[in-house]
Order: sequence, then structure tokens, then C-alpha cells
Amino acid sequence: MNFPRLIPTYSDELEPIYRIPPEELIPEVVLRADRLAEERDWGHLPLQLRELHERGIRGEGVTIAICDTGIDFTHPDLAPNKAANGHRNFTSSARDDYRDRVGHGTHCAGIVAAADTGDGILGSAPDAKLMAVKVLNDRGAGASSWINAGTRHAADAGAEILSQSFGGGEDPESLAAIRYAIAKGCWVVAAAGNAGHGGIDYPGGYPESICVAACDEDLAVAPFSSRGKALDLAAPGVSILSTYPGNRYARLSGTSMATPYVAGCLALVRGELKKRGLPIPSQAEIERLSRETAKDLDAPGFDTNTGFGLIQPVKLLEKLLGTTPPPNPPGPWPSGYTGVITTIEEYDRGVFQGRKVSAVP
Ligand SMILES: [Ca+2]
Ligand SMILES: [Ca+2]
Repeated sequence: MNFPRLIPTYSDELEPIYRIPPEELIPEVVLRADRLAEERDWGHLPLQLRELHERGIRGEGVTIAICDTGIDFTHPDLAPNKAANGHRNFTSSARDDYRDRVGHGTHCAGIVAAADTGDGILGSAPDAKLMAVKVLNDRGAGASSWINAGTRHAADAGAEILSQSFGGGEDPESLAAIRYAIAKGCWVVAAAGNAGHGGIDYPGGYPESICVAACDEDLAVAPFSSRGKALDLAAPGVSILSTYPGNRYARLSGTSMATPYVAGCLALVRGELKKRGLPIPSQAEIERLSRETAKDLDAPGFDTNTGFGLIQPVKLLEKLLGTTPPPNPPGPWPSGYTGVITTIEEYDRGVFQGRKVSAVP
């Protein structure tokens, strides 16, 4: 695979322009739906997503904005998870809809929340809702003003997590929009970029964003993944299987794929906190806890290839539930917890380290 070096780009116009790395527009393989039976991408294994799903932790009640080229909601694996509102197009392409004519946004959306339909694939948070915020046009590029308007809109329209798989230069307006979303309680996740040693893209480069590097199946940093001190976490980002327009599936590689993996993991965590009626941590707090609970990769401790390491939603949830004791009222219990589960202790460690467990009683 060839990953051309990419650097943040500015157009000759006044506005900064953000782009999808062009190599992410060309899938390695495209599959028809009838070839797949609720397949899990390899990335589910190191993230222990099956264990969480089997506990009933599936992102229910959480809305994720995919700030990208739109989403193909005619795809049967995405249609069930379309959020009730908030689909908007901020680009100058086909202004009247938010459809994805590129494929990138649809691929990112499936990594987060391809639905449990019995066929196709399963997303990281298969019960979460997806909001299409089209900020990149039908050529995969977006003006800063589109992206910033989309970021603010997502926060206003009820998105709780923003997944931003694009990159460009530093821009005070872009940072202001991200701060606006964070102030409204959103968690913002952004790609490191595919520049290799050519530096981290923005918005991933802002300290405010959770900046994501890509790793491969051996949990080694992908050669294209942008290196730098702004990295927070790593996630699967090589040969990732997800939804593609036209009821198809494709494998793509990029930090663009790693970013929605982190967004999906955070959706699982946020959904569980909501289900239990627990407070939602701030962006700074969830970033700190995600770093603390990450699986260290590459050189010991923080490194500029993988940041603090692979996001570990099980450990992150344990930490959150351990440090914030769940409410213990006489009842009624929050929906889904009518049984005897009192703390994460009952199904932590051993259980989450690979042993099969039965569903939540
Ligand atoms: Ca499916
Ligand atoms: Ca490390």
C-alpha cells in the first residue's frame, strides 16, 4: 500500500481548506452485503467491543455527529441508526441534501454505529444514533467556515460526540467552534492525519481535541499515521471494514478510520453513564481518563507514534464507575438494570479479560 505524504493545505482563497487524504478515497476492496453476516472488523478484538456489547453496553441513547462527506442513510446497515434530526449540509455541493457521494463519511459512520441488523457488519456502538453533518464537499474538501458552522450546529442539534476525520492548518475560528461544542458538553475526537513524520493536522493538533493515531492489527503504528506530541490515543486504522455507499462494504486505511473507532468507544462509555444516571465528564476529563486507561503501545509511556496508547473502553468504564460510585437508590433501577448488578466489580477484570459472560441479569 502506498501512502503519499500529506501536509496541511491552504487554498489561494482566504479560507483554510480541510481535506480527506486522497488515498482514503480508494478502497482496498469493495464487498456486496450478501458476502457478510454481521461481521466484526478486526478492530473489535483489541478494543474488547464484543465483551461490552454482550453486557448490553451498545451506545444506546447517544448521538454521534459524523462531520464528513455526509452519510448514505439508504444503506441498510445505517438506516436504523439515523438520528431524528440534525442532518445538515454546510457545503456548496448539492445543497439540498447531506448524502455522501464520496464514501468517506459513510465508512466512518459504519465504524461508529453500523446496526445490529443480522447481516453486513456491526459497528462499535451498534445502538447509537448517527448525525450526518456534511462539511466536506463531493470532492472531499471543506472550507473552514463550513466546518466551523457544522461543528456548532452539531453541538446545538444534540450531538454528544463529534467525529472529525479531516485535516488542515491551524485556524482560530476552528478552535473557537471546537471550544463552543466542548462548552456544550460534547466530546470532540479528531484524526492525527496521514502525514507520517510530516506533522499533525488540525483540528487534531489542538490540545482541546482528542487526537487519534492509527495502528495495525499487530498494534504497531501505521506508517502513514502522523507523529507528534499532540497525540492522545491510538485506535485501529489499517484495512478497516465498514459500510460504503450503494449497499456495499469496503476496507479503508487511515487515521480517519481510527477516529470513529475512538468516537464509538466513547459512545459506549457515555451511553452507560447516561443509563446509570451518572454525570457526564467534561472533554478534558474524558481525555485524561482515556489516556490513563489506554494500553501502552510502542515505546514505554507516552510516545509520538501512538500517544498514550490504544483506547480501552472496558478499563475506561471501570475507572469511571469505580471512581464515581453508581447510585444505590431503593429503586426503580435505571432501564436495563433491574437485577443485582451493584458495581462494575461484579463483572470486571477476569470477566472482561476474555472470559465469556452471560447477559446482564
Ligand atoms: Ca449490521
Ligand atoms: Ca507508548
